[in-house]
Order: sequence, then structure tokens, then C-alpha cells
Amino acid sequence: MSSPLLEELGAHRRTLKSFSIEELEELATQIRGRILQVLSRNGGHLASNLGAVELTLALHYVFDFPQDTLLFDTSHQIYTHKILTDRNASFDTLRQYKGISGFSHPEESPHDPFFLGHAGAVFSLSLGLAKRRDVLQKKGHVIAFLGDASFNCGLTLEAMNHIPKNLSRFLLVLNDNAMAISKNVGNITKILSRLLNNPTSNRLTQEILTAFSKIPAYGDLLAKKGQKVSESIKNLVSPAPFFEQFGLSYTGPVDGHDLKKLIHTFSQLKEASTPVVIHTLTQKGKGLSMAIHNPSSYHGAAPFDLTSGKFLCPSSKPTFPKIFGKTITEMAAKDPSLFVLTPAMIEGASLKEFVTAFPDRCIDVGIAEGHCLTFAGALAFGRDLHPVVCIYSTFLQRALDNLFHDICLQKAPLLLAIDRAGLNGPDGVTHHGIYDLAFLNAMPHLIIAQPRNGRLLKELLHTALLEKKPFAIRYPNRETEEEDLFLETREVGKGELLVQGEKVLLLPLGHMVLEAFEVREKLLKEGICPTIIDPIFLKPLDKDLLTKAILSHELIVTLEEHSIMGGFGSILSHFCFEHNLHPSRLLHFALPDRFLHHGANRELLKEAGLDAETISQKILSCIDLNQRALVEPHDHCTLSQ
Ligand SMILES: Cc1ncc(C[n+]2csc(CCOP(=O)(O)OP(=O)(O)O)c2C)c(N)n1
Repeated sequence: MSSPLLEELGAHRRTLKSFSIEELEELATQIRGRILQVLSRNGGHLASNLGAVELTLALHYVFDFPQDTLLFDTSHQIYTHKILTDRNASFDTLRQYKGISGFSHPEESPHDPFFLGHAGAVFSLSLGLAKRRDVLQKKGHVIAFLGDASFNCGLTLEAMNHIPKNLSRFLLVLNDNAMAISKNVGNITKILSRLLNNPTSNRLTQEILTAFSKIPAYGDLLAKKGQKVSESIKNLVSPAPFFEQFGLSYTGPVDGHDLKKLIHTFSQLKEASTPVVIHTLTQKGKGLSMAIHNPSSYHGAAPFDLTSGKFLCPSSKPTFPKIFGKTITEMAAKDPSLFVLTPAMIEGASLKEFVTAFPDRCIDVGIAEGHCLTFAGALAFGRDLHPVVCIYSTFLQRALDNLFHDICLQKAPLLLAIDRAGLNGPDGVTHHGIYDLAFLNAMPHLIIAQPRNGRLLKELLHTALLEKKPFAIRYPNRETEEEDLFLETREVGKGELLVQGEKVLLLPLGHMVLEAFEVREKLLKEGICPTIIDPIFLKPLDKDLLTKAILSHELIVTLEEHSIMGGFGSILSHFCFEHNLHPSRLLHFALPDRFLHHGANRELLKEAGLDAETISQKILSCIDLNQRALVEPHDHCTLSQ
């Protein structure tokens, strides 16, 4: 695919500002082509990026980055910005191990001031940067780029409430495509859709004015104060007053694909003495008809065929989230008191089947994790409804206090289905769900479990709903077996002996059972026959089973896809301490206490030493194979990574 304008820019033969409008339009086409080409191979946030090309180009044309500062909320729509800021050549490595990130990443470029990936942070960050700029008497504009769904976030609204009076050189670009990942929800969305220049709104304004002019008293008023009355009536159908009450001047709505108009408007707004919001209307998926017609499926797109747009080899194998979605729908069919809540993640959390079957019992609260948990806590009040909150591990971090205050403290009978628990490979550092055990375990009254396969997930879901207590089940986004066997409910706090051996005890968490069996195979070849126990419940732990097993083995090994800090390993260490158990040696295999970036999970696990080969080598290095006894501890085998 030839992209001559992109190549000229990349080789610094020309600057963007030297382009004519026609050339910019051609450049937009070439950038879309580049995004499609790379994402068809690597996957990524396709629809949002296709919709943001002209807006980003126009901003780069008018402003001077990085002297001016541009922050993208969530930053999933940042690809054009990356391409324009010297990362076109490396764009082929997007989301790959050691390649460039799919999100804002300061280690890549001074054009990405912050790590970003969680929605709603950018308005606050931008206000903070503007304050810093003013205190230090620095130059430059601060520009916050927000999608309409990120604009609804609580954090964004807290920032709106804190716009200082004397703020200037501050621009909020509201990229309104009426979509979150699914259709955007909430009352602010309704305010935004009262479009001043929308023909229906204009017609409505005209009709109201005509009707008023026929009433004698109002007809006179109109004649005298025509302009003012007309404006007040227009306000009824415009989002402008909403923003103006917060101190933001409103411009728009503007066609977010009209480069000429955008450049003209941005150039004017550059001179504004007040903070301004420019409300732009864009089409999510622009340039790929499949994405336009199905923006939700192409939000986070898997690799696809460039010509047809169809996804390549869609896997038919069940994953933990798919099994969750299917099971909870079946359970809801039998239990009319079951409600599912999601903070804007219907697709990712596999809730499409549920929302189709039970639209009134699927509550999408928007990107509002804290509200989601507190609201669900109240649904659980009286114990006659059964709320199930389905939330990604990494986004649950936004709602820690709500979990503490409105669920655990109240002993609310609520199921927390924690999706994407574990590494989330290509999305990288902001999206790994590897810290939740550290804070979940600190919550009194919370039951915590992790299934090793699909069947156990189903059994735990049934158990949780019978239990009627705060109950968290965490699971990763990976394939697993479903096993349509007869389902049993599980006794809370009961683990399972999977295979009996001697000397070495392997305690894998959830899907790490697979790794444990691989490790076992390798150890068997060396004459070591380890025991494997699946703890299933992390809180409460199975005291009897674990105590006996720890006392009867010499080397105790925990395996988990969670941070070493506060994960299963530390839970087990504390268990040993509390119950006066002193295993000869305790090995914890977990993710290291540093931020892990993007790549395939397999590559990240290998980097962290969590692959079967490394694990078995480390276990073997702790054993004197001739004596069949533990060797004296040395550094790398006393405690994990
Ligand atoms: C705190 C948080 N919750 C959920 C998400 C998942 N997420 C990523 S993008 C997105 C939708 C964003 O919609 P919008 O801001 O309107 O941008 P668009 O994709 O429509 O351009 C969501 C829910 C997230 N990144 N952060």
C-alpha cells in the first residue's frame, strides 16, 4: 500500500503545516489505510481510531505539540497521533512484545505525557497541567480529547466541577460518536444529543417561536426582545448552557470529519480567552463499512481480512467470560430476582446473550465503576434481589472504596464476577488484572474463589448465588474446557486434591493448574512425583486440606498469574504463619513487583519466569536428586521472582 504523504512526513521532508487542505484529506485516507493494514494483522482499537483521524490531524495542524499538550482520554483512539509523532515506522509492531503500545506511553515519546488506559482521567490531568503551567508561568495550550462516554465518567464530572475561574488556553475536544463500546447511556448523553444545528432541533425552535408569536402578550415580547427570547428557546435544545454553567464556552456541534471546518474552528479557539469545549460529531468506524455498521464488534478488533473486514479464525472454543455469560443467562431464566450490572462492558464481558434475553435485568451504568458497585449494593438491600456485578479486574480498582463501604461492610449478598483477572497481553500495563487479590483479601466478609476450568466456574456461580454473601469469583480471558458434566455446588472454603504425590506440593491458582500438570510431567522424568492441590477458595482457605498437605510435604510451591505483592503466595505464607506451620521451603511463582508492559501473555509469562520449564528448573534446583532431599536454600529458590 503506497502512502507517499505519510512517507514524506515520516522522512521529515515536509511538515504537516505545509500541507494544503486537499493534501490533508489525502493524508487522512492514507492514515486510515495504515491503521487498517496494521490492525488487520495485530488487532486493536479499530473503530474509535478510524473515527478520530481528521480531528487528530486538525489538532496537529493548528497546535504545536509537545509545546502545547494533547492528552487523549483512555487513549485507545491515539493511533493517528502516534503515526504523526514519529511512530509510523514502528507502527507495524503495535501492541506486540517490545513493540509500540496501543495506548499513551511516555517511554515511547515526549508526545505522550502520561500512561493512560483507564477512562475518565484526562480532564483532571489536563486541569492539573494547566494549573502547573500557570504557576510556573509557562507557555502553551492544554488540550483534553474526550469521547462522549468518557465524558460521563464520575472523575470527569468531578473535574468539570473544579474548572477554575481564570482558566485560559484550555480546550476540551468532545469527540461525540454516541457510542461507548456499546451505545452510550445516561442523561448526559441525552443533553449532548440536543444538537443546536440539528435540523429537527432547529425546526422545533422555529415552531416554538411561531407558536409564541401568535399569543398576544408573547408576540409583543418577541418583537421587542426577539433575539434574547429566541436564544432562550434555543437553549432548550442546545447542550451549550450545560457547559456554560461550568465555565466552559461551548462551540458546536462541528462535523468532526470536515478538516477545513475543524482547522478554521481550532484556529479561532486558539485565541479564546476562556476555556472552551468544542463538540464534534464523528462516525465510529469511518472508512470500513463493517465497522460503521457494527462499531461494538470493531471496538477492540481481532485480526481481520483487509478486503472483506471479516474477522480471521474466530475461535469457537469457550472462554471463561463466554461460559460466564452463557451460565448467568441460564441462571437468570430460572431466577427472576437475578440482575446483572456492568460498567459499560456488555460486549467484553460476554453479556450480549443476557441483555438480549433480559434487557430489563441487565443494567449498563456507563463507565462508572464506583456507582456500579454502590448501586448494586443497594439492589442487594433486603436480600430479595440478586445482583451480579460483572467487572474487569483492572477497572475494579476504580471502585475499591465502594466495595469496602457499600458491599463488604453491609454484608450485601452480591456476586462480583471479576473478568480479565490475569495478564491482558496486548493491552498492556494499564489493563493487566493482577492486583485485585491484594485488595480483595483485605476485605472482611468477602468470599474469594477462582475456578481452574469452565465447569468449576459454573459450579462456583451456582454456589455464590445460594450463599447470599459478598462473593467474588475471578477468572481470566482465556480458553478453557466447559465439560457438560453434572454440576455440583461447592462447599465454601473447600479445595480439591487433584493428584497425590510426595515431597513437593504444587498449589496452582485457577488456570495455573495446567502449568502445574506440565511441571509435574517434567518433574516425573526426574523421579519427583509432586502432589497438586487446587485451593479454589482463597478466602477462606481450606484449613484442613492445606494444613495436612503442608505438614506432609517438604517443598511447597504456589503458582499464580497475579502480582507477587499480596497475591496467593503471600496469602499462603500468612496462613502458614498463622497456623504455626513451618514448611522446609516455600516457593512463590508469581508476577514480579514491577509494571509489565504489552505482548502476548505467553511472552510476558516467560519474561516473568512463569512458564513450566522455568518453574520446574527452579524446583529441581532446590532438590538434591541423589539424596532426594532439599538442598540448602540459595537466593533464587527461597522466594519467587
Ligand atoms: C475505567 C475504564 N472503564 C472501562 C474502560 C473500557 N473502555 C475502553 S474505551 C471505552 C469506551 C470509550 O468510549 P468513548 O470515550 O466515547 O470513546 P470512543 O471509543 O467512542 O471513541 C470503554 C468503556 C476503560 N478503558 N476504563
